[in-house]
Amino acid sequence: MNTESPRDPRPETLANLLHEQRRFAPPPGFAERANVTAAAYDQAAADREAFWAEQAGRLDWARRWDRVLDWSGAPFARWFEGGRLNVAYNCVDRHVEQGRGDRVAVHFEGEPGDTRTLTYAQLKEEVCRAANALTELGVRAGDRVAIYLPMIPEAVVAMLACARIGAPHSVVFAAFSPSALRSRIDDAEAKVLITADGYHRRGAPVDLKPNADAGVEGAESIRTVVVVRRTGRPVPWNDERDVWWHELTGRQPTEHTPEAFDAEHPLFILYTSGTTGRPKGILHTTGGYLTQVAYTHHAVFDLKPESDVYWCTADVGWVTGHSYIVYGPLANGATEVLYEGTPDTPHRGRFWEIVEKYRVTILYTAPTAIRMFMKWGEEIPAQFDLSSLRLIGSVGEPINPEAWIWYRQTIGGGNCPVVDTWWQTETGAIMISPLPGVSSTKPGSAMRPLPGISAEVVDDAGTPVPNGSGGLLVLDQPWPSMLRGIWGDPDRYRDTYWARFADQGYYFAGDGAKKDEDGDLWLLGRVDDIMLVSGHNISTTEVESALVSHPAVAEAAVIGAQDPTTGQRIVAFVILRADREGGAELVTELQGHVAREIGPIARPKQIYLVPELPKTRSGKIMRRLLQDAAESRALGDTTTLTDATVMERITGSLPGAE
Ligand code: 6R9
Repeated sequence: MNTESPRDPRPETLANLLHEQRRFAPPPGFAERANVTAAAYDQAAADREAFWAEQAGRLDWARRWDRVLDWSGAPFARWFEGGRLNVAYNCVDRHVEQGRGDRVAVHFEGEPGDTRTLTYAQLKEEVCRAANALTELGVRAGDRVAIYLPMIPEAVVAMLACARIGAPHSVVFAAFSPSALRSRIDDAEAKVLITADGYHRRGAPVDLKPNADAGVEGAESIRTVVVVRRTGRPVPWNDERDVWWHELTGRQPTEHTPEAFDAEHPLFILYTSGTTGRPKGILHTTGGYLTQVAYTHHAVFDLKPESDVYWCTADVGWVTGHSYIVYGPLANGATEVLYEGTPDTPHRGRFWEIVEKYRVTILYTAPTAIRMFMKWGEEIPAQFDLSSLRLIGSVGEPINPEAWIWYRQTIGGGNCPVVDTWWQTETGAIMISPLPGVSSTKPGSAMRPLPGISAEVVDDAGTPVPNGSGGLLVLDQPWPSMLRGIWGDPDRYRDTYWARFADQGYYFAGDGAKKDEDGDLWLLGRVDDIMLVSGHNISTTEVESALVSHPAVAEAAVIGAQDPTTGQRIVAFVILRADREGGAELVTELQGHVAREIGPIARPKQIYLVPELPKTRSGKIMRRLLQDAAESRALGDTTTLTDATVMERITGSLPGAE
């Protein structure tokens, strides 16, 4: 038993453990006005490249491409070869030139309640000043700039300014440690760091500059540190190296002529959060990336730029922030909300208060947040007017069917399409998702690849599995916003994504998935997280969803711990809903519940009731750490955790909770 690796799931045993029969058609009236209809699938299937060429036409190109796709150097793609464009021009200037300068681009809401509104005309001035400022600092096209900023408008401005001058940015989560910042600066050899004095979080100012200083100390590539004033608290200062953002940008002209860059010019590097292994610098380029983020934002969120107010609650340090706070929405001329803080400050209704205040129509958030809101109880959102919402989305992890239903009913009022969007830092943009005006959605399923995208579920040999079976998710055709490599490491790029199915030329996403009887896709989490119990492959996602379907459970994380008799045994860490009390009786009940929902083989051997779960900043559960705890090992790398102390609280609650 122990000789079998849990990393090689045998697809037949993954199939259809949970049975979900509910279906939700688009609400009446939605389909007729939807941006994209079912015809897009046929059009893209008839000629994929022509379809993407048409979508590229949503952008303003300084020079049209000669060729849509050059895949002759696979797995290194070149999209829109010969085309030239400027990303910042497309996200800002053209809206102003076309008479939409007075439209609000960003409604900023600070955690303490301070607000700022930036119209497209104002955003253009800020971006131009920042582009001139970076140029004054000696930043040239191709130079890398590290951005270590909280959720404030300057983060958006700084990213667009880099794009404008062709300097690839590397955004690092403000909550990451100095050592995480340092390794990213070194890997990209960034010339400038843009940071802030601090930010507001959970009702208090948090200093950032000392972390930035520790991160750049001795970093040879860094020449200048630009500091945005956010909290106004005193900061340590190095006269030779540091400069205030407001002083530097304040003296710059508000005009800047954008230069058109090659479609394959590097736009940014983003290090994957690394729930496993050493972070990888994922490289994205210009034309294909912007085409796909703009198209998917239009198609999946059904954005009507004149009337919608869009809010993506992600952090800009995550790819979701890059693609669906900055580049996609702004390329489409959206009006959006940018929120600095946490959902529970000053109270647990803060998100809903913001929805009510700005009359948000489109909300994009993560399952981790949804499960937290479930835990807090539905009386909280009930105190606010959420009737402005017309579409709600989810990203980051598989969404458990019960969380999906709760989101649809409690937040969406039962009449908003729910779009569960599957994609990765590596894919750059949404790949698998319902189309809100077309799909009859199923709670927990991301449904189908979008028009122009092709995905398959295959077995270990790379053969597509029949409907009703599970296996490994692959992408079998190149797509415009695909990563162009891992920064400085082409071999690792090939090995990580393309080696597993080299014969077929498939991109291996690292996720397990199943195709149901209709051919719709259900994502089952990372293949590394799939458990092997007495010879059966069981997905952590499905056991977690079974637990979350019990009324006492708000959130669950499941891992396979080494076991002398069964190879692995299922261990669950469970957070109860606010109004529920735990105890041995409940644990037994939950074990029985899972056995009934899935089968006796999936019955967790141990269930721990815990106060919290270890998560990355993008809300992904770090199961590796729970596995360390369950197997009584020293904890592995905790640097990407939101809160490094959470594991102490979990291990503290382990004995006796069993
Ligand atoms: C955008 C983002 C990518 C991994 C991915 C998968 C998981 C994301 C999901 C989902 C199921 C969804 N994931 N969205 N799993 N359903 N709708 O999250 O990028 O941080 O790189 O993570 O997240 O496991 O492979 P990234």
